[in-house]
Amino acid sequence: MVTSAMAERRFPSDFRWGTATSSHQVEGGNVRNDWWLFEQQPGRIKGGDRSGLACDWWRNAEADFDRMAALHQNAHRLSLEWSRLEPEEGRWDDAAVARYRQMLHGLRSRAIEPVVTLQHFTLPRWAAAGGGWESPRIVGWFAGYARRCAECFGDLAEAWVPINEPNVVVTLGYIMGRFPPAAHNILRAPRVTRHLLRAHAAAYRAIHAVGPRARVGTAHNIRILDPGPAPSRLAAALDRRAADANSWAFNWVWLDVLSGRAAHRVRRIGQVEECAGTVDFIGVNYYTREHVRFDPWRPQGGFLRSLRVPGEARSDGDYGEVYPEGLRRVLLDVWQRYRRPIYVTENGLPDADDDLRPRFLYDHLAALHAALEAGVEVRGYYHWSLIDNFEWTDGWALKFGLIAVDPATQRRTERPSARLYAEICRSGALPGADVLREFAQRP
Ligand code: IFM
Repeated sequence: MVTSAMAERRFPSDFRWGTATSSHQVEGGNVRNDWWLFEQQPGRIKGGDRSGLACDWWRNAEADFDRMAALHQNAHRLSLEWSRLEPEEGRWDDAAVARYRQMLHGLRSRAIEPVVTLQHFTLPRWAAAGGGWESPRIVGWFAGYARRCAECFGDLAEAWVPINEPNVVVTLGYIMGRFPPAAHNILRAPRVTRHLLRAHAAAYRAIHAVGPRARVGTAHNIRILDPGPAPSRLAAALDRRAADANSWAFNWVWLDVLSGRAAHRVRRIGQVEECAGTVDFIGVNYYTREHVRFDPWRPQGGFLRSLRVPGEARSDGDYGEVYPEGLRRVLLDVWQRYRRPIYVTENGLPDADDDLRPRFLYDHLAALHAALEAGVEVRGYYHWSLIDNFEWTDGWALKFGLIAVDPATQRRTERPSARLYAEICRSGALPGADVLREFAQRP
């Protein structure tokens, strides 16, 4: 994709340039949520890792806010930890409110505009014990939490994401059993999806009731599923049908319901009509694509099997294919389907030695720029992540940071890609590809 002949490409002057993090992955000491309990169970997390002190943000996020500012970032997506703010049902913790106010103020005073996620994978222990996303009561619990957050923090944040990657919650939590509550039962998925949708919609209305000017969107994981090379025309047709069906279930059902599109297809989930029209913007979390093949023996996997296609570039830990063109495809698809402003609310890769990240960043931003030129209304890019952090079941093994973190010493070390991104954020433009020679360790 990159050619040195390409001239500088400019982004809109009000474009948001930032990074994204989440509370449990960076704060440390989040002992009151379901993930903390999960981490204590042997065999759940790679290498027996735990979130522990994480990146020590609860005590000192400000040191990393300084780093964001020094790297010319003007936006940051972070999450509030429900289990800190409401450690027991109905009991609100004023000290936690004060600390989050201090953090949001800390971002704004550095000219970094926050986007606030209310729930990023973790549930308070009391909510998980009460049935978590399977209980219809969660809709009311979550609406109350959202309203209170809007009251406490509405003067410091304009943009809100109620629930991060609901499709990942359903898939990894209830079908593949890798996230709490570690269920392997696809039959539980529709009920959980329904409650996630209704909780989102209730939060949307609660936030708007408190702050009519607030903007409430979603941050949705979109994974491209492309059929791999097939041995026959019949196999190719089956692969395409299976890929499309899974793509709809994973990528589009959530956005179709919230945008009010294709109501007839989503009616099967039941009782979700109230959710239509509850997204002001769409956040795209794009990481990778998967090549797939139809497999009648894998009902739990949606009758799909993953393929490795020779020549694919893959990131650390076999996290996924590096496929920048996918970002352009996804942005065009989202725009054509929903016509809502879009933010890339996450995009990144695990790459400890930073040999892929500079080109990854460059090529993905080139793809984003191509989408802008095609008329897509993309308003910002939030790289995942500023710093290495606790990567869920992969523990500390996968390094997503522009800045490396040693969790034992809390020492930070900038990777070369941090400087490349800083230069892009500073200038608001993608320079000619020659720049990669300066930043890439192995161009
Ligand atoms: O670390 C996660 C994040 O919490 C949600 N989106 C994907 C990231 C990388 O796996």
